[in-house]
Amino acid sequence: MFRPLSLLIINISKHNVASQIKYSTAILPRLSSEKYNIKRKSFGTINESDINHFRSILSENRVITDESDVLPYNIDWIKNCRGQSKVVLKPKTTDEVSEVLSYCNSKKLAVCPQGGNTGLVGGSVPVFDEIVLNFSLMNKVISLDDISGALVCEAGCVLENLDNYVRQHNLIMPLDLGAKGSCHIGGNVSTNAGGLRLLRYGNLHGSILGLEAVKADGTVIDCLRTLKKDNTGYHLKHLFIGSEGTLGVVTKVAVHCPAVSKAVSLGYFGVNTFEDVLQLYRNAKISLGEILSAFEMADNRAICSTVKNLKLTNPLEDYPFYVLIETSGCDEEHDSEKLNRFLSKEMESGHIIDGTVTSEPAKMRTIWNIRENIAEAGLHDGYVFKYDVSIPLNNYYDIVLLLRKKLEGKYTNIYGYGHIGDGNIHINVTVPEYSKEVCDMLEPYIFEQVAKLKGSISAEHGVGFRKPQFIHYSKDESALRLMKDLKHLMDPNGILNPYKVLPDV
Ligand code: FAD
Ligand code: 2HG
Ligand code: ZN
Repeated sequence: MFRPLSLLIINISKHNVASQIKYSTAILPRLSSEKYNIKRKSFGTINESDINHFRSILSENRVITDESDVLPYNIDWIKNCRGQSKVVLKPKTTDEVSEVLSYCNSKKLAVCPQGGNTGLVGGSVPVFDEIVLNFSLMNKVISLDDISGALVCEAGCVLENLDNYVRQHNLIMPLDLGAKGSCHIGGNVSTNAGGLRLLRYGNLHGSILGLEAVKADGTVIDCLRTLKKDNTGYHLKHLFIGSEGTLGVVTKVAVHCPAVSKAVSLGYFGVNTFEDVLQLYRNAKISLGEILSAFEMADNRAICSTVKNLKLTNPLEDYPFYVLIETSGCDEEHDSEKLNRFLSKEMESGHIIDGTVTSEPAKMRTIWNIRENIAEAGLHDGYVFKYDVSIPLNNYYDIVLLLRKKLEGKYTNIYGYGHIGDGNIHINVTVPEYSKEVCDMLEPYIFEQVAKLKGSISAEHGVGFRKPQFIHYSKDESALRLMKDLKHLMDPNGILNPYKVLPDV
């Protein structure tokens, strides 16, 4: 008889990065409210009796009020946004979350849910004095069925820890991203994070089997099922996937984990033109079929500045474009034969100029490291404007060239890279320090270009604090009205993550 591994309560906490960082006032980003000229909404103001009430729910040490201890939770990963929260709450159970929210709702105290604080659109930090509800102590695996692949865990589990855990049972997490060492599964679900494996396993609307969430008034919504098929009425879990903490907070999730692939190879190639990148992608889909598991691209400046800024080594010479192709299957001989046949053809036709292919885990890690670190490398230039858009593939790279022309003399670097297999490009514009002039040249220009091509102004990072005023470039008025109706229904006092996602009228 097969027995699912169940009710394994395992603590897999990884120290939250936010709590390790100490800031000196010299490098503090400006307050978001001043930088973006935002007015505080009429929420309650937290006082000593509120703090005492939270202490009675959570105990003393899980109510953080010391100013320097609270500071890292007020600042986002790219150091663009800074809130003014006075208190961070760290619940350990759903009941505690429910009690906290019920109290906040009754007092109209605004709340900012926070996972690993790796979000790139300012959604994870407060704008004014919202209470930070941080999930880092809700980090237990609840069960794993190694036959169906259903993992049930708390929202604060760090993605990489989960991946390491399920790998012991020949499974992997269906998503992977550069922030895996810090981001939480609850944050991933709340942003509907994409990442490097989306091409193969699809987005989280497919992989999340069920979840438990708490509404603004403290009501616990139990949709924590592990079934692949369940058409009993409205598919409520989808309301919480990608709603960025504005409709409820996610406390537990059930994830479908695919089987680990025994034969994995990674190729890293130099390519001459963007047209060649597109041809390569088309041919990879046809020739590699079911074993193609990732297809990523980066332009020369993305790779070269990453290698330079982070003192890494590029295994290839300088090329205009770089492509990463990963294959994952279960038959080493069959898979490598397929890959080799494909690569010889593509080298012959000139789509690939140079490259390296490896199946050695350490070497694959070195190559992925370069790709995954592009997001961080730009911060070393000073400040980075980050854009994350979906564009039809034929026009995928045009925007980078347009921006270089438009911003001539005003930037340190502009590069494009991303998940080309998903039609998702990341455009990073680096400058020595934040400049309103450059910001105004970029926004809304970039969103107008994307809208003209019927793309999306946020492919995978979400809307957060930085994009509500631009959401109309990708969402019709009728859809926005329904979003607002839903928000009003789920959170009538608007206490959950205010100033985020929804534009003000
Ligand atoms: P946070 O940053 O803490 O929060 C993000 C949003 O979710 C906020 O609005 C917050 O309020 C809300 N939230 C967090 N937890 C909860 C909860 N339990 N309940 C309700 N709301 C909650 N994103 C991609 O999609 N693909 C990538 O490839 C990718 N790569 C990245 C690489 C790097 C180096 C970095 C820094 C970021 C990257 N991101 C990527 C963006 C980010 O990591 C993801 O969006 C991630 O899913 C955020 O998870 P988190 O736990 O850090 O959430
Ligand atoms: C990635 O794919 C992330 O590396 C981050 O989504 C993108 O920082 C960025 O612009
Ligand atoms: Zn990405």
